[in-house]
Formats: sequence, C-alpha cells, structure tokens
Amino acid sequence: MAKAASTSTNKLPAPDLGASNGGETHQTAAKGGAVLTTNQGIPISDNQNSLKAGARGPTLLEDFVLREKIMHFDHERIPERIVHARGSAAHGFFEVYEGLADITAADFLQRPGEKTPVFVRFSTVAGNKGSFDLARDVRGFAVKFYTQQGNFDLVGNNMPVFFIQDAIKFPDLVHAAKPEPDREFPQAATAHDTFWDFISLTPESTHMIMWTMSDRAIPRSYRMMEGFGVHTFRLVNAAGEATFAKFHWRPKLGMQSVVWDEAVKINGADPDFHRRDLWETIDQGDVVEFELSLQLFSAEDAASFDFDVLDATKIIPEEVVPLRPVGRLVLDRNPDNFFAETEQVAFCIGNIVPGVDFTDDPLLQGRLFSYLDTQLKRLGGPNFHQIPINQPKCPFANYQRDGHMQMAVPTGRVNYEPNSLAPNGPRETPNGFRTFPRNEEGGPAIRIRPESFADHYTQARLFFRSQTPVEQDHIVAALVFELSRVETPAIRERMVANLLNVDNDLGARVADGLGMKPPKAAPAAVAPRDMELSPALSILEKAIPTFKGRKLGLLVGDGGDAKLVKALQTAVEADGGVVRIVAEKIGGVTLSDGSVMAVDFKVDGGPSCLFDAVAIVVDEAGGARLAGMAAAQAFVKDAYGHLKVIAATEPAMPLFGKAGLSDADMDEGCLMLASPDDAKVFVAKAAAGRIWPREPTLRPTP
Ligand code: HDE
Repeated sequence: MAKAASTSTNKLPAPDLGASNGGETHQTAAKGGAVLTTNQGIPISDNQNSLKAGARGPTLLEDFVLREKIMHFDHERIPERIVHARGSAAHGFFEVYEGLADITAADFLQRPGEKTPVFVRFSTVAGNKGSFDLARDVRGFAVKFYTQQGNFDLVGNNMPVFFIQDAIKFPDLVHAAKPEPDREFPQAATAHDTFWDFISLTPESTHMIMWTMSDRAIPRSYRMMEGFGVHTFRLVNAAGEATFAKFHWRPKLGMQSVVWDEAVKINGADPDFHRRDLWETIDQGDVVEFELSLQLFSAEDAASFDFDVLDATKIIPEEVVPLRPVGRLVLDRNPDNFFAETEQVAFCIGNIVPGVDFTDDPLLQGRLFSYLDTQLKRLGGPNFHQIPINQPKCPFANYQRDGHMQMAVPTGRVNYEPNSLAPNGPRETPNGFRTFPRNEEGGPAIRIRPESFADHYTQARLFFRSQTPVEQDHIVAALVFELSRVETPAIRERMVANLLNVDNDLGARVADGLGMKPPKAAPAAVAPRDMELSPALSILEKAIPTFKGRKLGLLVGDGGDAKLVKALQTAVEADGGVVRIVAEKIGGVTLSDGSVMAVDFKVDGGPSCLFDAVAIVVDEAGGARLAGMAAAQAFVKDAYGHLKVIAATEPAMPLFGKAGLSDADMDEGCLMLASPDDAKVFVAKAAAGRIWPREPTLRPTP
C-alpha cells in the first residue's frame, strides 16, 4: 500500500479482519484456535441453534447473530459480468527481455529482466458464471500489470479480431449470442437462431466467424492458446514519438485444441476442465508461460496497408509485420480466494500507463466507457480501486474522497487542489500521463463508417485458405453443426450466401452439409481479394511436438504389469507430462508385483476425453472384466474417435472388440505395449499430436 506523504493523501488502512479472517486475536477459543465472532467482534457461543422461545418455539427477532449471518449470506452475490462471466485467474509476473526505451516510455518496459507483478483472468464470453468451460466461444485473456507507474490493463481475447467494428453494435451482438430472451436457452452456445440471424445480417463479422468456427474456439487449455490485444494501440517514447503496436501472447506449450465431439463430452464429464487444469498446473508447482510480442509499425506503414488499422475486424499478417518478442508472462500462484480476487478484479481498458496510448478505433473508444461503467454496477460504487486485487502496487494519492464503501481514512482539512494548506500533498508532475497529441480529422458530426472499413471478406478468405485441410474441414463441420440448429431456413440461406464470398468451396460444402441448394453469393460492398496466405494463422502449422503439460490417462486393471506401468510413468514424466490412473475401484489397484497403486479416477468417472493420450495395462482377467464394462468400452471408443494415440497390452484386445474396433481399424496411432521399452515409443508418438488421417473414416465432412 501507498505510504502517504502528507495528511491529505488517500490512506487505506490495512484490513484487519481479526478472528473472522482466522487471524491472531486476543480472543482465544477453548480449543486454542481463534474465537468465532459476529462482524462486530462479539464472541459467539452457539453457531448451531437459533434463539427460540422454548425448545420447540418460534425463532426470536432478537437473534442478532442469526440476523447478521443470514443478512450477509443473502448479499453474497454481486452481479456477474454481462459478458465473460465465467473465468479463472492466476497471479504471476511479467519479465521484460530488454529495455524498450526506443519505442515506449512505459516504466515497466525499460530495464532488462525487471519483473512486474500481474494478475491474469481467462474467461469464456457468452455463458453465465456457472456454465461449462468447453463452449465453442471466444476466450478472454485479460492481464493487469501492477507497474510502478500505475496499473496497465491489457484486456484481450484469444482471437485477434472482433465481430463488429463499432461499439454501438455490442449490446445487439451480445443479446443475439446469449440465451434467447423468451426461453432462456441455449446456454453458452451460439448454435441458435438469434445469433445467426444477427451474424447473417452483419457481414463485418464474417472474418471473426471464421475464427470462432475454427478450433481456436475450443482450446485444450488456457495454457495452450494465443492472446491478442486486438486493437491497434500506440506506444510513445520519452521524445514523444509514437509507434503503432499490436499485442500478441504466445503460449510456451504451443497451441492445442480439442475436437468438437470431445468438447461436448468434456462439458459433461468435467464442466470445470479449463478451470481445474489451470489450478492444478500451478498447484502442483508448474508454471504457465506466455511470450509477449509486439507488431510495431509506423503511420506510413499503416497508410500503405490495404485495410484500416483502426478496424478491429482486421489483422496485420505476421508475414507483413513480424512479431518482436519483448518479454514473458509467468503465472505461478493461484488466487487465495476466488471471490475476492477473480470475481472482484475490475479490468478497465482505460487503465494505461505513460508510454502507452489509445487510437481512434471506434470499438476501443466505446470500450473506454463500458469497462468503467460496468465496474460501478458490479462492484457497487466508485471505490472499487480500493479492493485489494484492484489496488495499484505503487503509491497513489489524490483528492478524491468519500463514496460507498470508502476504506481510506484521509486526514487533514485539505481535499482540493490547488491548495497552499497541504504543502506536502499530491501535485501534478511533468512526467505524468500525457495523451499523444494525435492529429484528429475533425469534420462534421456524423454517424458513418469509413469506406476503409468496407471490405468484409478478404481477410475471412485469408484465414480460411491459410488453414490446413483438416482445419478447413473443422470449420465446415462447425458451420454445418451450428446452422443445423437454426430453425429458420432464411437465416441459413443468408449465412451461406455470405460464406460464398469467403470461398466458393466453403459455401458449397456448408450448403451440401445442410442439404440445401447453394444460394447466390451475397452482394459484397467490396469484392474480396486474394491475399498472400499466412501459415501463422493455422494451429497445426505451429503445433509443438511435446507431451509437456499434457496428460496420459492410464487405465489399469488389477494384475496389470507393474514394470510397464512404471515405464509409462517415467516416460511421460521425462517429457514433462502427468499420468492419471483410471481403475475399476477408487480405493486402489493391485499390480502384478503385489503393490497397490493409488487411483485418480474410477473408470466411469475418468472418461478418456479428459486425457491427451491413453494406455491400457491389463492382464487376461482384467481385460475380460473391463471388456464387460460400458465405461471401459467408451474409454477406448472415444479415445479412438477423438483421434488420440492409444497403447495397450495384448489382453486388452477383447475390450477393443467390444468398443467396436477391429484389426482393420488399428492404425499408426494404436500401439501394442509388449515390453517396458515400448513406453518411450508411445510417448513420442503421443507428443506428435492427434492421428488426423483417422478422422475422415469416422466423421466425413461434406
Ligand atoms: Fe469486453 N467487456 N467489450 N471485449 N471484455 C467486458 O467488462 C465491451 C471486447 C474482454 O476477465 C465487460 O468487466 C464492449 C473486445 C475481456 O474481467 C464489459 C465491447 C475484447 C473481458 C465489456 C467489448 C474484449 C471483457 C463485462 C465492444 C478483446 C473480461 C464485464 C466495444 C480485445 C475481463 C467487465 C475480465 C469484459 C464491454 C469488446 C475483451 C461489459 C462494449 C474487442 C477479456 O465492460
């Protein structure tokens, strides 16, 4: 906390929550721990029974212990975020690689190796706070840097573009995506009429739709997705020179997604899949790491692009402006309390520091209003910056006073500026934040979209055509699925008419998948052009072959070969992965050497969709037993269907048979575990990723 230099600064007392915080207190309970008290500090003698007139009589209004407790409970919830309600967060630091004084005066980017504390919240967008993690959706990637010159909030997404170009359309977009207002479903899903009705009438969203229908919308983990600041920002150096910048986060583990059928099943098996993954990774002592890179370009560069850098539906391909790595983000500490930190964190894109500045992107400009406004509603008053997670970690002082839930106790008579009565009170500084004196166009007050925003299809085409065939198939399949859930045929038709502008083949395939005749392509304000393809837009092109951070689901039967189990564990751990044991009983599994191994999941509680690869180690009897269990059959069938690498001992073959897999189905991703040496081969194969050639045999796309 800030140490106030004078009597007139905002001085927040350190919260002393005493006994209710489990802290030290002069009141000591009979058993030696802290005394349970009311919020007024009054010791409580009975927390089990309310005060009644007689043992079976009515409860008395006089019971202040009961009334306080219930009143507080009744008010435990605050409004959930209108978007991005479901999220998970972690603490960590940002470490800058080298001083960036040439491009920005931002204090936290000056000294090589300097670490700045951060709090990062990942989220889905459309679902409510209790929705499932594997919705097909954009993911939020919001970073609060607690710099020595104040808090910098980089509130981004895992996709570099957005659905709309102007903030005025945001409420409509969100209404359309959320559950329909008369029936309040579907939850956390865009596969319904209102969403596609809006999208089919909003061609500017076509590029973003390519991203949300791609596998980027179903990431394997928050640790395995990219992040983007989306808008063009300005960086300004000490000499007052500005450079345009786009922010990019790259995951250390590489990008990875799940397949759609897997996402659907994960949502049932573990709706907290991403939340748990983030928590457990940090809890077991690992860290989550991303690299921050900048795309830097001048005003002249911007003028030379054939799209407008103020248009948030456009990217700048990295092949055109390369990424400059500037630092790394490391998340290494879980929150202590979800509500106090993850729920109450208030990101405001208006929180920027000297050396960073905005641009005239009309989406960004609208967001500048929205985030501050929404925090007032959610957190209930103007003092939300005093909540510990939102407080700057550098000194802060001004003459703002009072308001709901004021925690500071400013002293002295001076609460205004200029003043002469508090000579040590806070004053302006020449080093303070200065807006870059950008040249504004001026002109008449009009509601109009610039011509330079009018090309809605060129970059959608660039994205689609830059994908590998497998990824293109997934986009087609996602569009067919989503539109197949749309009841109004005219909406389906309008959407396909838009897609025909992106790529003829894409439109035709989706039409085929929907069983309709392709309509005429929609009129395009600007005819789409062909750009140089950008392989950097593909997940698969950038995949890193590693099992690091991944999970093996090891299904073991009683009597399973102990040496094999050990070899698998060693091989996985050597590559940085983890093993989870799935068995018939949660109490333990007895291996061939008589040892009893701890079990993580009972077989029907640990379906294979929760793991990146699976192995089955059983003896004859175990194989026969598992073959008779539906959950074990599904374990194998789904692992195969989700294109995973599978290894098994010979006695598991009857289980494969029961799962509907014959010898003819055994492909390069199905490995036999004959000896412990096979473990390494299996892990190397699993590290290489999914068995894509299997997919067309299971899920042919139009
Ligand atoms: Fe947000 N957005 N947004 N958004 N957004 C919110 O703020 C809004 C947009 C993003 O983990 C809200 O605190 C408008 C783009 C993230 O707490 C709200 C527009 C991008 C988060 C809001 C956009 C984002 C939010 C809801 C169009 C990527 C979660 C609760 C002009 C660059 C932050 C809240 C967290 C949250 C408004 C568009 C990212 C209502 C008006 C583009 C990651 O203020």
